[in-house]
Amino acid sequence: MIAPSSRPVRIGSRKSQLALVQTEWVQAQLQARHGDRAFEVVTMTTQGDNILDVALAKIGDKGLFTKELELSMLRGETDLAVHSLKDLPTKLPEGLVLGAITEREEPADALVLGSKWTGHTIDTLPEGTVIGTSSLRRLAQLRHSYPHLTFKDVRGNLNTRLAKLDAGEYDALILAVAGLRRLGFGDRISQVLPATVSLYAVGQGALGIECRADDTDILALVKTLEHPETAARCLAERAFLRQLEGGCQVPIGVHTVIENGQLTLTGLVASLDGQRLVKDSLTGEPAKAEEVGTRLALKLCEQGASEILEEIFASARPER
Ligand code: DPM
Repeated sequence: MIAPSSRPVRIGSRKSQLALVQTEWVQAQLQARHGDRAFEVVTMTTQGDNILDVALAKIGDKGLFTKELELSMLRGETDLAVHSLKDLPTKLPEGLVLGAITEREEPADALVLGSKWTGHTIDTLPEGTVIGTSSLRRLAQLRHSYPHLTFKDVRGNLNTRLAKLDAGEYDALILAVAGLRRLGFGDRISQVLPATVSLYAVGQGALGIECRADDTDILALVKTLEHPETAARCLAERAFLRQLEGGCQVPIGVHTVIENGQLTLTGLVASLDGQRLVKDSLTGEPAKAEEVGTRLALKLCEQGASEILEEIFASARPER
């Protein structure tokens, strides 16, 4: 048998600027911890990268940004893949596992205002202000609290979106704080939206490292990057989403804290128009994070979340 250290570990990544920044961070962390190994990045294009002109909600979500990376691991061409955890479906293909969850950046959403709105917050923007977002989760929650604002789809990478904002196509954008900061656009954040305004997406701000279930060598390597507190929070969030059978494009938001050794998960399901909104919390042991997530999902279903989701699944089926 060839010693594992004799060949470089191949890390699969999307080609987008954000994906590369994240993957190179993981590569550097692995290199720092395992100086005797070599790590190389293999980039590839996913379906989601090719379809930039269609609203995400219309494309569907079954691994849009992850499938090609997974197939490459299953073929043995790469050994691990780095994802924004929020883009990774809650059910992984047979043979692959989530090997590690890294320390979370701020998970909240951010308001990024066009220059003429400097000094405003989401609360002071006047009627008709045009907000760019293509996240149904952000749309439903903001429509609920700010029905006087106007919402418009926006796609493209972060640079493209900011350029559209600066060109006056939108008055403001809602984006993840994490992505903005990682790309050095932290100074564009006008307001970090509190949980009362927007619950974040499941896994937002954390990186998920996926690898083959039977690759004990790689599993041991990547496990050293796991951040236990982030992992417990994200496992609770993912179990919540999995139980609701929601993909990444449903109006489902979460918020987690670990305080005094207890994990509290808050979850929300909203209708697309923001009219109906079901929200509740549950506390439990971080060691039983998934149980907390599953139980909260069942609790929300009793309060009407299933009806809301059934309506959405029936109306918003992918058009292709
Ligand atoms: C998913 C959503 C979005 C991304 C939907 C959601 C935002 C889509 C949009 C599942 N993936 O959040 O409700 O605004 O059009 C994505 C971003 C990041 C990872 C960009 C962003 C960076 C933040 C992170 C796209 N995926 O949300 O601003 O690491 O969590």
